[in-house]
Amino acid sequence: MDVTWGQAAAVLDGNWLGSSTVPSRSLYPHQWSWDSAFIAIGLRNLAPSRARRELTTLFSAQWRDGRVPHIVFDPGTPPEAYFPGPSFWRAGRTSGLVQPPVHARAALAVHEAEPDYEFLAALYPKLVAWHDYLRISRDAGGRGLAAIVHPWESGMDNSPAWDAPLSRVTPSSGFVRRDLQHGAAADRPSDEDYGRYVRLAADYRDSGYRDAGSFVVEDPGFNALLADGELALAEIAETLDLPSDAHREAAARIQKALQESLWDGDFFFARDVRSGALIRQYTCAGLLPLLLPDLAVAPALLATATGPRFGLGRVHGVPSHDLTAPEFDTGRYWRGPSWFNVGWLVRQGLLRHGEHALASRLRDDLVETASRTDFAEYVDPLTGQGHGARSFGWTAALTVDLLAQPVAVA
Ligand code: 2M8
Repeated sequence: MDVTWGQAAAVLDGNWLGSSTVPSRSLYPHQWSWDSAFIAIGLRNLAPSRARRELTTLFSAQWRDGRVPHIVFDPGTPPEAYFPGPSFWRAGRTSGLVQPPVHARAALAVHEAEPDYEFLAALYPKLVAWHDYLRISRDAGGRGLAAIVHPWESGMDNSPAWDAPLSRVTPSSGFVRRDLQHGAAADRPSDEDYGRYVRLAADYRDSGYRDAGSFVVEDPGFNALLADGELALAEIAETLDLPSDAHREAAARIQKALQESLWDGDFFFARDVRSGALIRQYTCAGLLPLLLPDLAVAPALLATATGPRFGLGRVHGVPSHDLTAPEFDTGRYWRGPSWFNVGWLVRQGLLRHGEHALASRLRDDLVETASRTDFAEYVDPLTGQGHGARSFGWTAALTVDLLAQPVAVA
């Protein structure tokens, strides 16, 4: 057995709580929504029944309105282990925010590894309700795109793209950051940003999780994943002998809206729904539409990806932010470091656009970097040095998945 494979499997065993997996025993000791989807994608290669359990546990906490909460709190973990915990959210055992919709793609991948029609049939209506919530209740801009109402919903918390809309939010104070007990302050969001995250979440909570506040944004990454998720739902429906046209149409509508409203020149940018303005920051979220197979602007987007801003193929992984921008920071969370889930997604996109040589270079680099850094949460794209938590769930899971994939022929 490959040493890296065994080490990654050991990380996933160590992070397993019995019915779900924590991203990190220290920094994130509960179940996170998109982490669980990536973890299931890895687990399908090791223990398909655990992969199925990971997803069914998450969806057992789905809200009646269809939303899948971004955190499901583990009752066995002390409440003070993570802030904001269950008493902050006042939503039972979950938070009230969401995260990017990678679950349909994960469910399909799990089924492909070991077919289980009962699992798929039980999850399908829940996945449909989840996507319907995003497509309908979250279309705040009326452009056919799902809006996020908090930076945490993007999964890319302190992305420079959020600086402008966040500047309208008055930071909260008087709370204790638990994350700094486990992570270096220079690798984490600033205190000011954290204060704004807490204010936005408290305001949203106080509205009964209905009224978005001053942060309402159409994110190209989130919407690309929703469109890809609809394509996965179409395949799931076909596997279950159910009609699939509505999913393909939904994917096409989101893709059209992405191109019409968020593409400008050579990149996909987020739009601030409150001001109406495009946020001209080149972040890794703008690369995720590469997942869509018939994307007309793919050649131009690939040129940006391989150009000086992201240096794809010449740096470690996929930088979370523009290497040439003044905000670029090699170690601070989503402001520059490379993350393994983004690397895994971009590799999928490269394969879908026939870029086999680049995809295989990226795969080799991701596997080498993950193993060398003890499955770091994120890495410096220039040196490959690890940052953040180690033994990180999705880093280990996606490493297993990359090792399990047949190596692409150029
Ligand atoms: C980070 O986000 C959480 C809040 O949800 C945090 O900073 O405490 C992000 O990297 C997010 O993408 C990830 O899902 C989460 C758990 O790994 O951590």
